[in-house]
Order: sequence, then structure tokens, then C-alpha cells
Amino acid sequence: MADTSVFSKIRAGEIPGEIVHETERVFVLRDIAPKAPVHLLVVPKTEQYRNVGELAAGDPDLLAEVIAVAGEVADGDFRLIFNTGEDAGQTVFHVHAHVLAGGLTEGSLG
Ligand code: DGP
Repeated sequence: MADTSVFSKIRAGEIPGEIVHETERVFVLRDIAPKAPVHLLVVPKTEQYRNVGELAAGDPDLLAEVIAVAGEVADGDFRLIFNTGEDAGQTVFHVHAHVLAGGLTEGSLG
């Protein structure tokens, strides 16, 4: 399958974007519209999984890597969000974790 998501296009250098970290299976970029002082997206290199449910069912080790990398790049306390489905605000159907960090004391879900 050809890589066609906006994230894959950034990774391929076809459109601008800042990739801040990479492992063999995932890459991390800065969100174009940050919702926190630190707002990163952790993205599997494969486009095979549209959302976190598909990823959990299809490759739990890769999901665990996404979560581990999120913790590494957050460099402190962080919030992890997987928007799942249009009604939840998902706009890019190439699974990705939002990592929000750097001052989240307001707007806590807890
Ligand atoms: P979601 O709503 O969960 O599908 O999040 C998609 C995120 O992707 C959204 O927060 C904005 C980000 N995004 C969309 N297009 C681009 C882009 O061209 N560059 C970067 N850096 N981020 C993008």
C-alpha cells in the first residue's frame, strides 16, 4: 500500500513538518496546531492501522512501543490521547497518539 497520509508525506519530505524523534517502527512530529506547550504526535511508520483499536488488535507490541516512545519524548508528565472516529474529532486515519505536556494543570480530566 502506498504511503499517503499527511504524516507519511511529512516523513517522506513531501510536505514540511518537524520530525523530532524516530525509532525503527515509529516517528514523532510536532503537531501543526499545538493544544499544549508540548504537543507531539507519535505515529507508527506503517499506515496499516487506522485507529488505536485496530492497532491494539493487530500489533499490540507496536502499540506498546507507541506508548513507550510517548513517555520518552514527553520528558516528564504527559497526557496521551487517541482520537478514534470522526465523531471524536479524528481527522487523520493513520493511527497516532497525541502527547500533551508542559503545563496541563488546567483542564484536567481527573
Ligand atoms: P486527529 O484529530 O486525532 O486525527 O489529529 C490529527 C492531528 O494532525 C491534528 O492535531 C493536526 C495534525 N496535523 C494535521 N495536518 C498536519 C500537518 O500537515 N502537519 C503537522 N505537523 N500536523 C498536522
